[in-house]
Amino acid sequence: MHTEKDAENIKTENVEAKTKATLTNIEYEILFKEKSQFDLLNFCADVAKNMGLADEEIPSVVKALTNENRPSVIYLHNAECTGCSEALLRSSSPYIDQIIFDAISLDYHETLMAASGDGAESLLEKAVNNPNGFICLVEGSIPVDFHGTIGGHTMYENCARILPKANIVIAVGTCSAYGGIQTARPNPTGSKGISECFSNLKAPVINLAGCPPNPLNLMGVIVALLQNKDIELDTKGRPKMFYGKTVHMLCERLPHFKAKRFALSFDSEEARLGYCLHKLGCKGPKTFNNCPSALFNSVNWPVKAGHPCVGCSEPDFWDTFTPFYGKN
Ligand code: FSX
Ligand code: SF4
Ligand code: F3S
Repeated sequence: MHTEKDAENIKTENVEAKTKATLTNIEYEILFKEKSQFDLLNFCADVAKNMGLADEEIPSVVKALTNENRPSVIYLHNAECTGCSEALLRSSSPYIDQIIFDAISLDYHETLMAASGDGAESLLEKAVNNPNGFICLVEGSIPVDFHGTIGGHTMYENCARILPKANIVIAVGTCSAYGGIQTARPNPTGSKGISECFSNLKAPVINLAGCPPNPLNLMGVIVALLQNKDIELDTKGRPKMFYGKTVHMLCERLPHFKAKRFALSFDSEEARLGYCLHKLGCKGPKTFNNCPSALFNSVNWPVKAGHPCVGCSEPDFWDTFTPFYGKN
């Protein structure tokens, strides 16, 4: 028999479940879940594993991400869908607050910051003139011919002024790395990726390719920078520790590919059995990224969810890998 207390508990649980459904991860974390040391350790273990580090090195990752001298980060937006920031915001490992409060000092982020107008502009000035320098994360391609403006300046002008002053530039996402969908033919805005647009930067641009890139890879790069480690890049500017193998080499459907077991339609029994998606257009063999091992939110990645890889971490994939479905 239910008591009045039981009924009250059920009501509270229902309210919590309904509320949770409307919240982002960070809001849920702040309202309902106390962030514990255990969460932090789990998060650092995930970052270490994704970097290919042994378990003994987890404490060094914890140390890097909880250091009092958090590096100043300026995050710029250009032409893009903001999916890269969304991937970070919706991430449960790491939670966005863990990144902002424990690992870095996020001093300017156009879509996350509460400040606007002159207030935001003065925060940007202060961050750009930080005597200790700053890491610049850039999302989106640079439209050179048809300008997008922020604070009265074109995206090109903002980047041309700020990027040469950065200690390190990280291109977050395929758009800022190589241009992404904006540079797809006929590229009406004359968009370019950062390296193509600016050759005068003091530090090499680290290309975190992917549309969107995995937040765990971003954290891995930040940890490596905090540890003063060299980050080896491939010929397309991507960290080899995350982009050293093709999606195909890491894919759980590879045994089916080798045995020539292919799904020929999405609603087939073969698709349900998890057969290889190559004949449905999968670009995994031509695409360098660690999606099958890193996973998004520790849960899933496109091919595991039943969708072919469209090659989102490769330059010009909109022009060279289309049509995405069917023939390969
Ligand atoms: Fe590009 Fe990021 Fe794809 Fe979108 O902004 S890499 S279109 S996920 O959001 O830049
Ligand atoms: Fe390779 Fe794609 Fe087949 Fe996986 S589904 S084995 S990535 S072709
Ligand atoms: Fe992109 Fe292919 Fe990974 S589409 S997210 S590189 S599986």
